[in-house]
Amino acid sequence: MADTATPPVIRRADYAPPAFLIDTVALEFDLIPDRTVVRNTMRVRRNPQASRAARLELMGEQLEFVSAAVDGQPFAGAHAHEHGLLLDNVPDDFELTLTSICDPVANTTLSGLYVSGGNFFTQCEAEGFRRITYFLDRPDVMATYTVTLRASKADYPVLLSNGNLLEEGDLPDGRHFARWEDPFRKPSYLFALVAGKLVALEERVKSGSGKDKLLQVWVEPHDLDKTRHAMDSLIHSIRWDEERFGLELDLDRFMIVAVSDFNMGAMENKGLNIFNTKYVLANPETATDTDFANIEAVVGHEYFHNWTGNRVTCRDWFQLSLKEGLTVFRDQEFSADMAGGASDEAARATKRIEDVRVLRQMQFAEDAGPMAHPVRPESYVEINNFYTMTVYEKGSEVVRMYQTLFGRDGFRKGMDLYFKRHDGQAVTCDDFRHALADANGRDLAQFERWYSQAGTPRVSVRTQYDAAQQQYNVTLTQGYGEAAPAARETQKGPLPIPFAIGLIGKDGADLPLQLQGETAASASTTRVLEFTQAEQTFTFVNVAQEPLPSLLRNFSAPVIVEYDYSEEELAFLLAHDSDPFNRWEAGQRLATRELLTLAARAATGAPLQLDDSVVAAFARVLTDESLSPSFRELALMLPSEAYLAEQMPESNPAAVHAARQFVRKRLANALKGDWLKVYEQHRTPGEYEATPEAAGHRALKNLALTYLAELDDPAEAVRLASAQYDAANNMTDRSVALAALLNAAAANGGSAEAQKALDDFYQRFEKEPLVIDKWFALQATQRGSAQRPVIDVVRKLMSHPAFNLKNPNRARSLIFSFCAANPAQFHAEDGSGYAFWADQVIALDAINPQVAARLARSLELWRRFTPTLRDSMRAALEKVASQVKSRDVREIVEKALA
Ligand code: B3K
Ligand code: ZN
Repeated sequence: MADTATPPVIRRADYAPPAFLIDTVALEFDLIPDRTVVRNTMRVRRNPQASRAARLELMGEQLEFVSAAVDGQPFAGAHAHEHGLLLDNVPDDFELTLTSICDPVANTTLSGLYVSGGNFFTQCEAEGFRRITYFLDRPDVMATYTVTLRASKADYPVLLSNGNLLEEGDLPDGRHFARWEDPFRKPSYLFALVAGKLVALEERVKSGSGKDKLLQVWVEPHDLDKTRHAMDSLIHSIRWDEERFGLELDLDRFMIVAVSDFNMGAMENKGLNIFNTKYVLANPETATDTDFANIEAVVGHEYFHNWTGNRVTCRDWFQLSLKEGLTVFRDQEFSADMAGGASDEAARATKRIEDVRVLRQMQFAEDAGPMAHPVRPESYVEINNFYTMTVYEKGSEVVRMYQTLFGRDGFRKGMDLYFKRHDGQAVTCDDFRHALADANGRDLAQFERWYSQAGTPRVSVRTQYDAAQQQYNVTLTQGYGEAAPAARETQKGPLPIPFAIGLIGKDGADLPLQLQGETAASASTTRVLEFTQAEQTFTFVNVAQEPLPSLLRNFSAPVIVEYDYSEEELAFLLAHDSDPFNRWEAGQRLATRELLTLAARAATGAPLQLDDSVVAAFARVLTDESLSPSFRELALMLPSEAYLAEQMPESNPAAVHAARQFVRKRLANALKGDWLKVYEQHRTPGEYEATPEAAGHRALKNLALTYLAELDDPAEAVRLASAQYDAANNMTDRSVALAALLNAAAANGGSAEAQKALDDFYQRFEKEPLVIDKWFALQATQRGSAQRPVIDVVRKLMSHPAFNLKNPNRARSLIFSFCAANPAQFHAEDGSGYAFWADQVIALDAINPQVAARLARSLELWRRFTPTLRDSMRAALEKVASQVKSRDVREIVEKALA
């Protein structure tokens, strides 16, 4: 990567099929940490679908070229360069053998083949395979692979690769080998190998059609006691995909391997999923309820890729959402089914609320900034920068809309047709949409806009009741508001929006729904309006009383709804809406409105006050025992500071923090008795249970504790938190107690107790890296005070012996937690947070560009902040732009500054 040359832009419009195809790949590895020799024998032929190229151009990076042979004869026409290998005058159909050397120990990028904890691992998506051998490293080149691994038997007793084990045995000089074969054609990004000292939890299961399957979860020996939950999650995933989609595991064995140095969550390599330890290892002492849920979701996600991604893959990287949006949708449905089955709507809603909260906080923000892009992007500089909230989460919402329109059965028909047509192929988002359309006899042409238009759509709603006619008109208007420039360019016309609606009567019950032109009311009291024009009016008839509309039930489309509810109406919806999602939504709207008003006052130094009616609405939820604990917890959690700051005309994190803290304190003091009662009622004594119900009790009880820690006199809360910390038999209770102590200490006191717990936590878990990550993160996200700004704590922790910038989890636990999850401290008026951010982006850029680029994104919304912050953010961005070398980071900061 040159310092000065602008990296090239890759465009979707430039797609051309590959000039050559590769049908088979035989890889041989002599695994030596600093000098691994790779011999790659491929069957290559010209692509009949492409124009004739003069030479074969293979990609390669950080490789030492050794030799080339064509049909067994040394080949002189091979020219290695910085980005690959050119082969002149090759035959039309031939065998190509290439030998090259790479250095896994020196590979700190964690892309390609690398060493972690003395073991070998690979990560090839998106373009890591070219760091292992020269190849046509693009997803539309699909081949079958055989892989032979050779290594020291003492140092690397376990040798794994994709597919089925053919043979293994000993070699001279203390070495041994294993030979693997993957019978399914796959793109190079799904290749994987693992070698090292690992042990496995094993299970044998029968698939739906009665075939035996071997399941393994491979970890370092001391982690074997933390694999049960991942294994159970895998078994549940296999069953679920059979039942819900009729999709069976196609290999005889399925392996999951955990590694502690990993750039993201996990990777769906065929038959050999490689996971960040964070998404595998769990037991009650080390993992929180959220960790348990995340492991289930990620194990499911990677397993589901076996069909959506691996059997049917992407033609090119612009189609990434084809596999990611669809697979996120599948994992969300899996988690909802695991929590509530197909019919427990309240339990399913909990999952839906959590997913929508993430979408709104992260994806909507992405859409509002310089990285805004459509679900199917038009261009990129570095593809790894496009594994985004838009491609994943908005992509999942687009898939969900098909299911909302066609129902589960119609959606299933579409999936069946998709696999029937495209199994074994590399295809596009259009192919998926066409399968859904054809299976349901529907024209989905307009739906293409969901893939090509960036920005968050806004739907404004006007309603009008005609008492004489007993008619209720709902007029919907769609647009994008003031979109970011990056989004505006892509916006061409109205979207098809499935808009779910209900009408609520004075008694709080749903009214029957009958649209004009229909002969009778429908059975369901929720209707999905098909809103396809810029403006459309839907007329409900036989509406006996003026209703209150419940809009966009279950968040039926990824849009912002604008409707002028009064405070009383929101309180009414919060108390009565039959749609649990919208019940939660009403509370969030109420809270957001109050908090934004207060933040605007805080920004001008005006005094703050909160109306009693808002406190009363919260009190009703807190004490309503007909609501599930997990729902109450979600409804009582205020919108995050980041989300609120993003809603202000000018983001002011300090004002948001002041406003939110004011409300938290007010709710804590006003409802102290109720919080204490809830705290007592929802304890979960006895042995830890990882069920959603038990987790719900813990969540509500722990929310009560965090509110109590806000009391003007926190002595009682400090006592409760210390006691909870000491008595905890699980990480959820222990970590929340520690966080409550840290925050109480910053605000009001109890710092001795906080320090004691912090020290205990470290000593107790010194040998558990994932828990030490929490120890760093809790300190990085704690509340600060004028006397003790958190930046000082963070800077000090950077030189803690346990800190290691090269380990992504550790870097995230301290640096990202501070820069992305502690806005009030990160955005300190003196710019100290930004200076720290710049130093860390620059340091990481030299080690691991992918991780550096993620961190670089923390400042992308800089233009939306108050003038002082904006200026110092720009200065920090400019400093980074002038010093970084990777195209990953350069793409991010150059777009931010443009
Ligand atoms: N497909 C991988 C992500 C690869 C990221 C490359 N930078 C994990 C997943 O989405 O399942
Ligand atoms: Zn994925």
